[in-house]
Amino acid sequence: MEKTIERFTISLEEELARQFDDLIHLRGYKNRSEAVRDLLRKELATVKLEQDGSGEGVGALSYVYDHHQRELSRRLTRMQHDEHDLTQATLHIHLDHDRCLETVVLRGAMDRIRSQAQSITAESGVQYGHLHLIPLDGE
Ligand code: NI
Repeated sequence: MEKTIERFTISLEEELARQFDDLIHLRGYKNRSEAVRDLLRKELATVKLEQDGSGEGVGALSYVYDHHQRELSRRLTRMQHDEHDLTQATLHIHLDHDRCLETVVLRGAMDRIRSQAQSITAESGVQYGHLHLIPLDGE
């Protein structure tokens, strides 16, 4: 089946266009169209996964927090124990005098992983929360 190609023009500030061309060079894209297609597909896949990816998956949740903040360490540990079947491992790094970095590896149903990640990152004092979610079922 022949695919219909839709053409559209986008307007970019000069600086952004220059950075885009640098990115094209860095990533080895053949041209701007190929780069836009690839970036768009990646973003669509990310949004799909965030919105409605179901089935089994693994997730790496990373965040930074201040361990002086009252009860926060204890709350985070309790949240991980509450979902102990989901929580596979936790890496804890003392970044400096005040801050800690934790990466929690989660495995199970992707909706539960997302929900746990949202609960943890929504805790007051938790910063830079980011979940990298990987589906295990074939797409
Ligand atoms: Ni620490």
